[in-house]
Amino acid sequence: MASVVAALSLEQETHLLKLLPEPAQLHLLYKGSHHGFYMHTLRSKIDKEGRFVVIVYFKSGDVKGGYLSKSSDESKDQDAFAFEINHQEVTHFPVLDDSKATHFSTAMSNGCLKFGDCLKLYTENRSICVESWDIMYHQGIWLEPEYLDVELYRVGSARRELPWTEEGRGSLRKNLVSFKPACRSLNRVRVLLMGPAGSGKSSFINSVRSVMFGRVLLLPFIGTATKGFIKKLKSYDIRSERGGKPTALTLCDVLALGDGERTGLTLTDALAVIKGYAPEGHDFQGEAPIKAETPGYRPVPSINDQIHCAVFVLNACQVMTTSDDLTETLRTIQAEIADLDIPQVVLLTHVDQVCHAVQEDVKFVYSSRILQEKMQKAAEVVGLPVSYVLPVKNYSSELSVSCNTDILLLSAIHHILQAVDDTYEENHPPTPADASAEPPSAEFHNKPSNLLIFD
Ligand SMILES: Nc1nc2c(ncn2[C@@H]2O[C@H](COP(=O)(O)OP(=O)(O)O)[C@@H](O)[C@H]2O)c(=O)[nH]1
Ligand SMILES: [Mg+2]
Repeated sequence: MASVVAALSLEQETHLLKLLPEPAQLHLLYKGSHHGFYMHTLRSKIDKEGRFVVIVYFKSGDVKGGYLSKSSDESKDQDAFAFEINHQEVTHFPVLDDSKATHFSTAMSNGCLKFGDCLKLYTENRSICVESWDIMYHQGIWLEPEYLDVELYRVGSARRELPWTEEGRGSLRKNLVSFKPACRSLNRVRVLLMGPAGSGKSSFINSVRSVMFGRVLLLPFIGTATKGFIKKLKSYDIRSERGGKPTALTLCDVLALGDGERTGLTLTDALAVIKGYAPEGHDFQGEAPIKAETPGYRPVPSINDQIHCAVFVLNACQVMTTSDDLTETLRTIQAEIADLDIPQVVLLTHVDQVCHAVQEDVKFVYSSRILQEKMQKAAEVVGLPVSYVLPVKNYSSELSVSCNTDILLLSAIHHILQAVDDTYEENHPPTPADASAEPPSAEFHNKPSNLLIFD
């Protein structure tokens, strides 16, 4: 398995996803500059089933492509369309004449893929040639359209199928109880929750504990009455039941993020917590950043003192109006964490308050258009792909737990643990370095956020 970096920016991807008939995700299958500019290589990635997007990056800066909803050789793909994307917007060219919509010739030697008159990819001198009428005919002159790269993506459904049954809840719960990190030097998985005051960090911890105990817990640390109520670093082990054995999951709550560097958790302190320098119970004080002189400072943190997954918690009711300052804070922290090769996800809370269907039953969370928009925005705000956004409804006013709410919470936990297992090397043997100040990068696969895994 090799990793190929997509040329499509997150912003362009967001624009493109809006054109698709239902919530979707893109998976990079082919990239000319990596696989070679051969039509038959591109063609071999397109199987019978499935939907695909082809994108051409021209030297002129133009980005054009086409969407295929059927990969058959016939030309009648009524849902196909061509498009053009730039940073601000995307233009959609639907099929006007069925008979000319798409044409796909399978011949290996001179394969051709054509989206009406908008875009044509064909073989000449054994490599891919591209034609796009408006790029060729520029200011009265016919030019040779030169391209930088060609990419092919599979369009997958963004709808995650969750097992909305009692058994489903039972098996997700069992997974958490029996979870052991794949990396043997990890005793437990420490997950840090970061987000503005009132986003639902403490409620999430309380909700996950409620799921495990089978009843909604009423703990004093929740509520917005006092802004940024939690000022200390506090870790909560998640037990399998009241008085039961702890699971391998620890959720860590910290001071809320503010609108800038001056209020709330600072970047320096966030990184000190993530790298394991900050002691449990550390009292955050903006004017006194965590440093060697801080009481309890761990100069040589072990892998088990570090954070293994960073979770950005955002409120779905407020995500559309996220301030520029908060966006900048989130993106800065995200970029710093990406450099540490620690997995990151976004937890989108309050999903019950933005869509009636979801309020009735959270099982509609992945089919709700409104939520899809909020998830996309949450991804954009933090600077992560939309597939990293996990919607949840926390227990807030209810008196007892409910099956589907539990399932959504447990599936978010499942994703987080999966991300940790995917990132940390499997069966990484314990070494003396684990107890020394070795940089954490030695323990991780390289997994920047804009990287798509090619399979
Ligand atoms: N309806 C609803 N309310 C929530 C949700 N998550 C949190 N809350 C409420 O939002 C408020 C702030 O939550 P809290 O956990 O204290 O936020 P924190 O500051 O991030 O720790 C509390 O009144 C919670 O009951 C949710 O998913 N849905
Ligand atoms: Mg809190």
